[in-house]
This record gives sequence, structure tokens and C-alpha cells, in this order.
Amino acid sequence: MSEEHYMRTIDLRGKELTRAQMLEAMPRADMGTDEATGLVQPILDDVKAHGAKALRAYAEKFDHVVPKSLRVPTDVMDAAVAGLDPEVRAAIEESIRRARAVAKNQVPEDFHTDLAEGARVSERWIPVQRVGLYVPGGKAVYPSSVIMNAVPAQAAGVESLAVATPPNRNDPDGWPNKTILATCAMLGVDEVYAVGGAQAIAMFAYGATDVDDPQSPVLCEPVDKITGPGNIFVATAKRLVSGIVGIDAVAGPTEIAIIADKDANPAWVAADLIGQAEHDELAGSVLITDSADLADAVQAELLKRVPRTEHADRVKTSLSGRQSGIILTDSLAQSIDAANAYAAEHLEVQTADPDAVIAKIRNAGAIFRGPYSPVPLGDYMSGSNHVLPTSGTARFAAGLGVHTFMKPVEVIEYDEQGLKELAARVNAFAVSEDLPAHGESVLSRFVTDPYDKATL
Ligand code: HSO
Ligand code: ZN
Repeated sequence: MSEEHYMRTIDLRGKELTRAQMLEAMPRADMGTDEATGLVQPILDDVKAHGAKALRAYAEKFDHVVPKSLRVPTDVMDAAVAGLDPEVRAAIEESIRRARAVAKNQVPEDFHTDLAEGARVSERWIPVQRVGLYVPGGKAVYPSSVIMNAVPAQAAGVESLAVATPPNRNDPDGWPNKTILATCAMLGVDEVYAVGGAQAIAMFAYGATDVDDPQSPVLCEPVDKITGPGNIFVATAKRLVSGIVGIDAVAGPTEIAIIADKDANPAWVAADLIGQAEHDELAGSVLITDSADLADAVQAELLKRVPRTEHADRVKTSLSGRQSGIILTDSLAQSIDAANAYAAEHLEVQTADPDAVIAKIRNAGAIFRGPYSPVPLGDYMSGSNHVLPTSGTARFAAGLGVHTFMKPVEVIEYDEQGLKELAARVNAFAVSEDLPAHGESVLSRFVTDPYDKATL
């Protein structure tokens, strides 16, 4: 890192890059290979075989505390709500209210297509029945993420929603973080487990019984889908159980990209870059600008601001890492190309005509339009979802929403006439694929002996 500034510059000015070169030029960390698999698989197998007994053993080993019970009792949940700071409580309520208003509008409508008389295909959106939501403990405790996962699941009509979050060794009974518990209670989620790590993912995927508890031998029923962030062990566990259950995308470190022009406010741009850099040493903060003056002004603002923020060391590391940088372009059009290549999790647009830019954005997890829609607003209570595609996956993936917790199922509704019209064609296609029994299935409805080809 140079003495004068935190962020490196990637100068694209005057360069005609191929698609591959453009992707290559983007500031991203090298993805490490996953060495956790060897450690995680035995944990999954153990929980599958031994249920609650294994969960307690892993709590002891990894969390250094065995909670008083693996399922958090209702009175502990209620007490957590009662103990909430009133301002935090009001913020959580606002966040839930806005997220619910948006999620309600996201619920997709069933529809049908009539292809001919007596020939209809309908689409029914069905909620996933049971979902497990993982909520990390430790340093990064994000009650906001509980809201972002639970609200769309509830709006989708998910019948049963369970939360798992690590026990806390600093609590006399080992109960998890109180703000997490309170947020769950405020969302109406009462099935909460003091279980963390890969073992929680195993509990969700396979279910868990508790032979030591004759009152309720079933601790946790298996779920259909697991969502929520987690460390490398949780992410690896999710990858290993995916296919048995559904999972949401495995998230990488958070990112912000800002397209700004010469008139953007450098102090605000700098503050927004620092904001996401605060999450993680590996967080990516990227400024894309066609104004060298703005780039200089932002660097100067960073020098003033970074030392004054609480997590200055972390922010410095992430701003000066290879995953961050200032991309200098020769035009707004090139800035847009760079933003599309980078495919940011969060893209802020701070330009004179943000709508003209947004119209040309193809790849972004979420777009924050104009100077008064900063990313932290979306992190907490804009009503939008903060679980978004990272690491360039916004090229093909979307953020979390009601659709994450629903499946479209087609219903095929042909009547006799509708089928008869197509019988010969289905048969011809089936025979061409050497699957004549397919044709015979259809023809059975209309001829007495579909196996006697001479009579057809
Ligand atoms: N920016 C993070 C979400 C978050 N921020 C939670 C604060 N709390 C990833 O979108
Ligand atoms: Zn954030």
C-alpha cells in the first residue's frame, strides 16, 4: 500500500478489452480451495447417526458450552424481547414492517396458458414446507439477516420455520445471543435451537432425535431447504447436504461497487466504501469513475475518514486488498461496462442521470439509486433484501426473496379432445426416440390395440 492512499487504481482508460480481459481486470480475491470438507463430513455423519448426543458433544468441543437445552424455551425467547433496548426494538420493528410490505408484493401469481380447446398448462407456485435458517454467532451477529431470511419465507407461506444459532459460553445457561432470540420472537419464529456450526446444518438436513429425553424423543424434524450465512464450516456443510435438501447460495465476502461521475459527493462515496469494508478484511470496495478528479478526492476523503472509524484496521486491510480498487474509465459507457463485468453484490449509482445508467445495468445483486439510497439503508430497513449474490454470481443469480421459498409446479390439463389431436404426433416423437411405450401410453386411449402397429 502506498503512503498516499489506501486503494489501488485500475486504469482502463483508452483500453479496448475483450470480454475475458475485462473480467480478468476486475478486482477480486483469489478463491481459496476448500479444505474444510475432510473436517465437516465426519460431523455430518456423526449427527446423522447419533442426533442430540452428537450435537451436545460438538457444542462442548467447538462452542465450549453445552446449553441447558438444545431447543431454546419460550420463556427465554420472551425474556429476550422484554430485555431489548427500546431503540433497537423500534429499529427491528421498522425493518420487519418494510421487509414484509415488499415481500407481500413479491408473491408470484398462479397463471395458465390455453394452447387449444381442452389443452391447458397451469402454473402453481407452492411454498417449501419446512425451512431451516442458520444464524451465525460469534463476532458478526446480524439480527438483520434473521429478518431478511425469515420475512420472505413467511410471505411465501412456508409452514414451518426453524432457526439454529450457536450457544453462547458467556451466558450462564449457554443461551444464544439475546438480540437474535428477540428478533426471532418478534418475527413469530418460536422453533429456535442453540446449535451452531456444521452440526446445525446436519441437524436440519437429517433431523435429530434425543434418546435421553423420553418426554420428546424428536428434537428436530428434517427440513426441505436451508438458508442463511455462516463460516467456512457452515458453508461446506451446506454444500455437502445440498441435493438432500435445498440450499441458498453460499455467500462470499460482501462487496460494494459505486459508479460515480465528477459531480458525486466524494465524502459520501468514501463513507459508503468504508461501510462495506467494515464487514471483513476480504470485503471488496470498488469505485468506478470516469473522473480522475473524483478518484483523487475520494482517496483524500478515505485518508481522513478511515483512521477515525472504529474498525479502522479491518477497513484498511480490505480497502488495500486486491479485491478492492478504483477503476478509472474514459467514459460513463465504459464505467457501465466495467460494472456489468464486475457484477457487484451492491451497486450504487451516483451520477447526474442515474436512471440512464440503471437502464444499462445488466449485472448487480441490488442497485442503489442516487445519493440518498446508500447500501446500509438496504442492509437494515429499505424494505429490500440484503442477502444478495456475491463474487460475480450476480451475472446469473438473484438475491433472496419470496421466490427462494417457492417452487413453480406445472399442472397439465388436457381433455380427451385435446389429447386426441396430438396423439399421432406424440407417438411419432416417441418412436423417433426409440421409446414406443411412450406412444402406446397415449394411443391406448384411442385405439383398442396400440401394440398392433398394423391397426394404427
Ligand atoms: N451488507 C451485508 C449485510 C449486513 N450489513 C448485515 C449489516 N448487517 C451483506 O449484504
Ligand atoms: Zn452491511
